[in-house]
Amino acid sequence: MIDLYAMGSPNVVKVYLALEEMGLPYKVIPVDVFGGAQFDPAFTKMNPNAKVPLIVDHEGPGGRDYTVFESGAILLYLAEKSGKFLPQDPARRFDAIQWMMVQMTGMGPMFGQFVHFMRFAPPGNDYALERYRTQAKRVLEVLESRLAETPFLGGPEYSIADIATFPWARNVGPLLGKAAEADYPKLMAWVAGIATRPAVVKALAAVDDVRAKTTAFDKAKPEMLDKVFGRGAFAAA
Ligand SMILES: N[C@@H](CCC(=O)N[C@@H](CS)C(=O)NCC(=O)O)C(=O)O
Repeated sequence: MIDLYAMGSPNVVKVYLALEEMGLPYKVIPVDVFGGAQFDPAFTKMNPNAKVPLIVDHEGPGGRDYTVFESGAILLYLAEKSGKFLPQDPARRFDAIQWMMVQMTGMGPMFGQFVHFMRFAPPGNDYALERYRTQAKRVLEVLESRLAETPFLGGPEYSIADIATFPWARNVGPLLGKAAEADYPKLMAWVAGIATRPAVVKALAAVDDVRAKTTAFDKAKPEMLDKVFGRGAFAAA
């Protein structure tokens, strides 16, 4: 059994998708991030970086409990454990890993900052907003070009590269405006195809459930938002 420490955000959605796709049994432990639960000492003992997702595999290496944080590391761990969604052939394997890394180091941070400046920052941050919108669109163009060459990001097979990317890519319309979807036809067709996978449907229903059990960002106390975002009284000197 795997414990999944979760909220409803895209980085956590990746892990729901992987667990469902791989058929690994799991138990969800909601972490109320906008209530500050990631700062509890019991949680930071498991992840000193104070973020979800995190898993505890009760049948880890050597049959012992093993904790993994960072969504990319979790996807690699689960792929190794299950033997699924990461090809064995070395070239295919690193094709999948490098496209997963594009999500981890490019798409995730750029979209994350774009959403921050769009939704949470006070007015007067036009430079940052434009920079991150441009970077988000740039990475979407890279994904669009890749999907013109190959059915899935890692190559011919669905892999952890797709699992990592889907949770953000499905939000292109809500984040950039419905009209923006027309700029990325291959990517949107890929999103639509993945959305019909039975494991994905099941995972997204489970994500709705954890959302109902955790504080939504717009219901968070102002001082908790300041703490999560490292601003106001929580800004570094
Ligand atoms: N690079 C990390 C990012 C994790 C992350 O940013 N998690 C957010 C939710 S999506 C979080 O727990 N934020 C709480 C905080 O920053 O205090 C990953 O991919 O797992």
